[in-house]
Amino acid sequence: MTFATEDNITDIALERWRTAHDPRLRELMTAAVQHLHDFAREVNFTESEWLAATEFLTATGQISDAKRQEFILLSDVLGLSMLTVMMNARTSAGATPNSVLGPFHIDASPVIDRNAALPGDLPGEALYVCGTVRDLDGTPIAGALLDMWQADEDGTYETQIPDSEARLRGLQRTDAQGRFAFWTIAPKGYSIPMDGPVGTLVRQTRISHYRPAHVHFLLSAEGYKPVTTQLFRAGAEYIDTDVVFGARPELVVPFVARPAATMVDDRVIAQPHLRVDYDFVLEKADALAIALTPA
Ligand code: MBD
Ligand code: FE
Repeated sequence: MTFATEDNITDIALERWRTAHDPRLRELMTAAVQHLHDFAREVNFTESEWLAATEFLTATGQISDAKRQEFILLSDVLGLSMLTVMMNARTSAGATPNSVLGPFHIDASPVIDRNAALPGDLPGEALYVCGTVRDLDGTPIAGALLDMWQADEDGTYETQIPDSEARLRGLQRTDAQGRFAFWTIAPKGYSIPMDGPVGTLVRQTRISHYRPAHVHFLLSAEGYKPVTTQLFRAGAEYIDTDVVFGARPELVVPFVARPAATMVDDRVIAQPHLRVDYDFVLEKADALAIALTPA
């Protein structure tokens, strides 16, 4: 039996955590202990800083619930979410890259027919979003599912409104030619929620707390790797300072201004509007992943 000293406490802690039953848990916990101890030594962690850190994490948990996800936000602004996405959800050249999910996704959105609008009937610039979902070789994918969501003109997402009806979110499947199309309003640049512990922390820096205007998408199709991504308005403010590091060049698209009385499909659209044309490209799931997917 050895009593812990300042010199050997890291080794003893590592020895204990190496007893984790699961090999991956062992790897994660021993690395976490090693890095946390190294961190504490490097910065000469004080007791009041230790207390402040525990209070910060406590507050981060306390403000979180089913709809508010302050820990995701913390991970996002630290760059940890996007790093994890980039390491794990790599895509081949030509395939649509992944971005962060963010804290505001809601399951089971209403189905939006082709050329219908995301629900909410909210003020804003009319935006028509259309395109296709394709394979890497260009083949259109019929029946691919798009799950999209976005903030309103004030930067508010549905989850931030108590007891809201479905608002600015929807599901659509691509048609036989792999096409999708829906109406919405142009999203605006957006401040992350600054009224919680993450905001309090960010305010003590010169970090810009804004995200560039974006619409979120989850894409899935049988036999293909699912994609979690976002489209960003070309030229939008904050595009190169995204506070959560989510913007990527392949996801930046022009919102093209179109005058009144231009055609969309077979219809003349009376009012001026913006239009995004974007082709999402999925890559096939590897054979093993398909075999393991429950029917
Ligand atoms: C958002 O709107 C968002 O998309 C992410 C990833 C983080 C905070 C707010
Ligand atoms: Fe968002």
